[in-house]
Amino acid sequence: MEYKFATKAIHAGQEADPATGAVMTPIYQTSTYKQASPGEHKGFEYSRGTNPTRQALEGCLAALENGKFGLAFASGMAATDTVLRLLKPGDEVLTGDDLYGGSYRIFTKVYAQYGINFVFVDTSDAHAVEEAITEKTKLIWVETPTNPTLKLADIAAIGEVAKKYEILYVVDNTFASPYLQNPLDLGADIVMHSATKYLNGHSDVVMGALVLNDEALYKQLWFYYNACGGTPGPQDAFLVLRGLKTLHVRMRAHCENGRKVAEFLKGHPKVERVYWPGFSDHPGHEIAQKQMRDFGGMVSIVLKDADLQETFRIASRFKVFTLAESLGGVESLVNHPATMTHGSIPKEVRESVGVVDNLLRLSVGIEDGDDLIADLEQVLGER
Ligand code: P1T
Repeated sequence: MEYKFATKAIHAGQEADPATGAVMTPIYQTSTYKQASPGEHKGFEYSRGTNPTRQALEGCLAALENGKFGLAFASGMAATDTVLRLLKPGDEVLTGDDLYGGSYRIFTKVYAQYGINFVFVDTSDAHAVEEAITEKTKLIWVETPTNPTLKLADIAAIGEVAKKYEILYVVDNTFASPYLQNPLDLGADIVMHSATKYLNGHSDVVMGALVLNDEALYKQLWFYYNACGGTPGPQDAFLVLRGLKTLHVRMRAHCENGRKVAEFLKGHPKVERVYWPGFSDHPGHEIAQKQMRDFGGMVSIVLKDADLQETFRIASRFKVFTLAESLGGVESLVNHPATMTHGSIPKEVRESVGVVDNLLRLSVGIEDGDDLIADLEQVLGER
């Protein structure tokens, strides 16, 4: 029987512990497993490769993304790194012009030095993606909505392109979460997550994940996962597994507060521009309506007539929102992309896609929405 999302979030990948009947998956805090004779064991040899707590989490992640295989990593970047290990010198990667700064950094500062070429295109235009394909293109890497300007890519349209040219297609689904969007259903080969964000949801773990359907590809990725060792420990796997149990409840609250905050900010005299895909005049609104179940809890704003100093002053005045990197936790965060999460992107590159000095990114949490609005009012003034 195929269960619905909330049921899968609470049960998938998990069964009562075979040894004790414990209902909640135990934290198997062990690096190794007893073998009766060499090679004779219960499916677990060494925890870099396999661990029962992590295995339960991977089953749940796979179910939530409607995939067959899940892999958990020590961070989102470790998950990204593992995918990039599939490439060879001379290969080309097509990716978006607005990306998490750390993804931009691993592309341009780590893998570029091994002879892999990264081409940045506007992924909100599927034709631009197709036009940029060359014989060397081996991977299309798409973030949607993008971090931090919330541009939308048409996952299915790019999926058609990837299929036509037989190019591996990865979607970073961190900003949406599987509650809002399932890229594998729309043609992606691999879904990537920073599980640090909505999946865990409580800002107390750093973790990454990949979910996919193809068994041969899974085996290749599992090889690098085990050989290179970017896998997480059981305590963190337990915490993310627990976080997932409320993903659907949290996401509904994030979406509701996100809408409230975006609507408050739109047209505010201190705000020049609000990025939120739920507005009908957002250029990706129709795509969002087509492929997302709601519009999420991320809202970015450009402050009116604010230089860097004034932007810093505003960012430091919040009382309920906390000035910090990251997103997707129950608590609201405010981030200054230009100097924080996207500081590793050269100024002219980030400014060309709107990551300007007076841009602030809000991760709208699930506190009382009225308190969030009151905090914005005390920072910016009433509308
Ligand atoms: O931080 P880590 O778990 O390694 O995940 C990296 C990552 C990958 N993809 C996206 C879209 C991300 O947003 C991130 C991490 N982002 C932040 C820390 C941030 O504040 O934007």
